[in-house]
Amino acid sequence: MENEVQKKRILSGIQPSGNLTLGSYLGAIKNWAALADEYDCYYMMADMHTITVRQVPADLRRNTLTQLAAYIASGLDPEKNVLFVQSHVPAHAQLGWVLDCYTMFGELSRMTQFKDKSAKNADNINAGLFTYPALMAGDILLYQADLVPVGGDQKQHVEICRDIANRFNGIYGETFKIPEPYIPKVGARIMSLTSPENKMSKSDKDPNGCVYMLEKPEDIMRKFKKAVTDSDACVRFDPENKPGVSNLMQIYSAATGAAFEQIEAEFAGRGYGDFKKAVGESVVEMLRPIREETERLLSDKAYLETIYRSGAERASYVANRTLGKVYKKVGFLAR
Ligand code: ATP
Ligand code: LTN
Repeated sequence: MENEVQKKRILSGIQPSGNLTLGSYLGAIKNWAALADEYDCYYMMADMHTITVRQVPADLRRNTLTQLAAYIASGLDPEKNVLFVQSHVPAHAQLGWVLDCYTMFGELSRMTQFKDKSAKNADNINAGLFTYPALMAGDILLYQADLVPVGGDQKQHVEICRDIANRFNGIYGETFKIPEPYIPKVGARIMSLTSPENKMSKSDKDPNGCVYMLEKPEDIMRKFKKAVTDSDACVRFDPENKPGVSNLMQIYSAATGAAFEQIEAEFAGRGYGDFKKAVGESVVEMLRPIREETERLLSDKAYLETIYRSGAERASYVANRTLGKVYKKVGFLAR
């Protein structure tokens, strides 16, 4: 159509390295579905990133498919959003290599995720784990994304992506759109239920600290009942002095839409027992339809296959255009 304005683009992804957590849902996925009408959205299963840490091959395959089903069940309509598997689009590996050569050792050394993960996997500090932010920069830049919706822990990786893009554009002229991180106001950093000073994470060793998106209601309730609080017996938002309670308030607020003052008023004079039960129930009800729909979708593998095949095709089309430009700019001889 004449005068049709090109919609802004979004790209994000999650590593299918385990079971999706309540943290990834509230920090990322939950916010994605609402963006589909306004933006042109690309969401991937970042399987290539997962092998920076050893994976069991059969589990990786299963987790990748489950993640796709969970994306759809969380409201990502495959007609309106391009859903694809990163390794199905070779341009990611191709641009990743080019960007490795425009990313500095010093800047990679400062990445918090590298420091954390190399401490946790001291016997496998491989080159991929170190250069991972360059691959992630390629993921984003291939789609000329305007916005990258992620949780707070990924902000540093979007910033290095901007630095790499600016450096490349500075040398070769306008090639990449400079993306912005898009981080939710509530839910950007959900903490572990048992050690609220640490981020809730799917690779957490303590299974009680982490609630999974597809977990059974009774297990979710049990975990919330055991959640660490304090001896104050007062529901008040104060992350520094009351990290456990404040984390539960964040979760309740993200699940129900209630503001912190409303939550404080609702539980004034009531014990933590009541509060933890209410938070647990709000999470169970939020996740119930997603779990049921994910299970239903997983029983229809043929459908999921059509989605990731068409996703790979649509994603490749956009990605290859950017890759072509990049190859030309750096001086690779056209085939
Ligand atoms: P891993 O333990 O394998 O590093 P993770 O559980 O930290 O994984 P990711 O797969 O790295 O989760 O994250 C997926 C998305 O969810 C990212 O956008 C990330 O920022 C967001 N996210 C992950 N954990 C949280 C959390 N606890 N709170 C808010 N957002 C989160
Ligand atoms: N690094 C992210 C996953 C990820 C991603 C991306 C997120 C890989 N590529 C591109 C946004 C955009 C993580 O570990 N959560």
